[in-house]
Amino acid sequence: RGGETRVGVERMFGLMDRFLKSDPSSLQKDILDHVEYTVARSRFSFDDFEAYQALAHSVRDRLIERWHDTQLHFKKKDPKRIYFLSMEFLMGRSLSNSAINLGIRDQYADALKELGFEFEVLAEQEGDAALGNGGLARLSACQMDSLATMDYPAWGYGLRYQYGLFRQVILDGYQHEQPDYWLNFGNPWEIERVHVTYPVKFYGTVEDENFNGGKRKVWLPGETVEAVAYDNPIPGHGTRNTITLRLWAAKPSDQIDMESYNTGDYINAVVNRQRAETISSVLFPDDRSYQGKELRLKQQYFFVSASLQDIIRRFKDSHSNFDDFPEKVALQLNDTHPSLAIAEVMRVLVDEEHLGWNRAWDIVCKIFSFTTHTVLPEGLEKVPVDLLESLLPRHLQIIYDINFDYIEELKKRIGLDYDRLSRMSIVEDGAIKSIRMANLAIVCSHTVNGVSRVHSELLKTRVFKDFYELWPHKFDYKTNGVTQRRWIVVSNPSLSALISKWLGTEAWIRDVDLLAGLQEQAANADLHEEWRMVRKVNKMRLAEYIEAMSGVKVSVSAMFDVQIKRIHEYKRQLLNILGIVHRYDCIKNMEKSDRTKVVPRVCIIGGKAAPGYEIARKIIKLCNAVAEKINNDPDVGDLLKLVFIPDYNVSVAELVIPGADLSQHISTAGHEASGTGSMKFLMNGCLLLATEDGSTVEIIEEIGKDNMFLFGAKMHEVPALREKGPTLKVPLQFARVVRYVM
Ligand code: GP0
Repeated sequence: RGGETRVGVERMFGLMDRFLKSDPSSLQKDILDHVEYTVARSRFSFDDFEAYQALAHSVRDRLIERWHDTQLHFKKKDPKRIYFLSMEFLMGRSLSNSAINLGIRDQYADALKELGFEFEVLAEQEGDAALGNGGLARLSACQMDSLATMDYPAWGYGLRYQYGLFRQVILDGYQHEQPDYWLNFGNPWEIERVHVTYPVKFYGTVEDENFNGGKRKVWLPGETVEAVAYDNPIPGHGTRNTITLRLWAAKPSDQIDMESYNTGDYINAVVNRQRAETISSVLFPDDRSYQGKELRLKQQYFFVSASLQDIIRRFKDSHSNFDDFPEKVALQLNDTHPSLAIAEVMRVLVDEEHLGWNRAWDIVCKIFSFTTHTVLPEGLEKVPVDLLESLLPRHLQIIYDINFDYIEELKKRIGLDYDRLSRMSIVEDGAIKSIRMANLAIVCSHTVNGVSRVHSELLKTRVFKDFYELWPHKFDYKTNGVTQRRWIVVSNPSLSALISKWLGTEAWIRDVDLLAGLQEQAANADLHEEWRMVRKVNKMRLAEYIEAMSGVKVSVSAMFDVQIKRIHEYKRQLLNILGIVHRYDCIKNMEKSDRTKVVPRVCIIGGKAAPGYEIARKIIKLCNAVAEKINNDPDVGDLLKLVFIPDYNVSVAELVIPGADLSQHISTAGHEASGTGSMKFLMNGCLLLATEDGSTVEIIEEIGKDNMFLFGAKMHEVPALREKGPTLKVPLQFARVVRYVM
């Protein structure tokens, strides 16, 4: 702020040593300086955690350099910017990822060694940033890494929850939830921007006001909360491009409310103000089920409003009117969660910038794109009108007005087909009148994308059929991907080194297609041997972890058969467990001589259940009960083990995936929009056991049916099977489960 206009500017430039150096002694000095001046410990006495903090700050300094250059570059060039709005980001740990993307991980490792520390050990000190639930949130994180690496001028916007996804503790086989107060130990990866704050308003009334001989609407809000920016720099790999993930925290507003202070009840006035902070306090742990909670809606509007004020402020810095807005701004809605942004842009352009409804609508129709992540009806958000009316009265009016114009237009296109009109309406009438957020997003976006080819087909033929028939050009799909930076280079460094050695280049770290080059060596026995060694070491690491977490000793020569993901009925962990019971039953009933033919297997299941999802919680209990039975049967021994890995998160995935031999993706066909876990296993050389669902279809095209185990009914066969109901076999199996478990 104002640095360039100060008198001392010459002197400042004179003092600037342009970039931090990365030779071993500069790094060492840097780390020790941070020990002494940032962590405030003596350089002769600090522990691993303090060393991690100092190391993190040293990496962060280098991130900030690139980040400043990137922001300056974008300011000069003024390119079209991508704004990715998402309620959830599952970033996991940042240290290794940042050091690797900056290209200085090995230098740090060497520098630390001389000081008597190991990079990997310090990296383990970091806790996960778990500001999300599952696949959708990890996809957001992978996308940020790719946007940075591919040199996009992109921003991520979200919420800085004080409590991330709950920690899962297993007691007596049952899941218990513990709060994840992740900021307890500080967060070196964020930069608090005390000056980047915006007021966000709620409640109140809408009045008519005279304006230019006509009337206009004015919203008189009842509550104001301040949004404070926390910036998380995201470095690309092999580029200086370092983009921003800006997360908002709620703080009480600066505006002094004389009323409450005058009453003399000072303490209560302060306590009331502090309530504002609850808006960004906790992540909702229900993966794809929304119950019309006011706090959730408040969170959505809070982050949308702050983000848009920030985006519009940035645009106005270099533009005097809104003519070029659609050429400079693209807003990507990550699912319907941020779709209030549509009404908010209309409100700002019409009520505050006085652009006129039609001009504002024209802009809105050009800037929004919508990604939908599900086919499940419970995944489609509906907001009760009563709730919206009290919290955001002006936005409700705007949504009604958008709906009115749209339905009039629709009548001209499709006639008075009232069934279809009511299905397609943004407003749902009924016992609880509500706003269909997906309909709002589709009507107002210029593109709507699914996350795999079959998902997109389902959107066109079932979920959003009416809309597809009306606007086929809007619909598209972008099959999900994952970043090899996180899922090979960070999580499986030995495999990463092996790949680079055999390909003779590291270029695959930026361009994943180059991995196909390994095909030329597919028959090379030396490569096989080296790969097996890498896997073996990863399995040993995983076996140690399993023993530490669950007390079960597993043999690394057994096959590791893994299913890790959120617990959901449609993902069919239950089917997996029944399969394990059946396998146990078979082994028990086998002749001793036949047992030598059985491939020893360690079954690994992990995942969290939404706290209110009873069946999912029972599946966890069942898994632990079956494990208890099998693991304590000396007659079966190493032939079969079952372990439930508690508190599944990004870091646990980084440990489990490199050690897996087989991984299961067995959702009932037609239910998983995409699935991204399978890709992470695949790039670590793991075999897949999968149903033909979601992105598995594209995976089959890439690797061929012969290189995986395809399983189960096809999508078009499912409805008839459902109709037929359970076959005789199922109750029999259940009887056996009950016998073994109880
Ligand atoms: C989809 F609707 N997904 C939702 C949701 O609320 N949460 C969530 O994680 C997932 C899908 O289930 C997915 O198929 C998909 O790959 C992922 O979003 C990213 O698109 C696998 O988990």
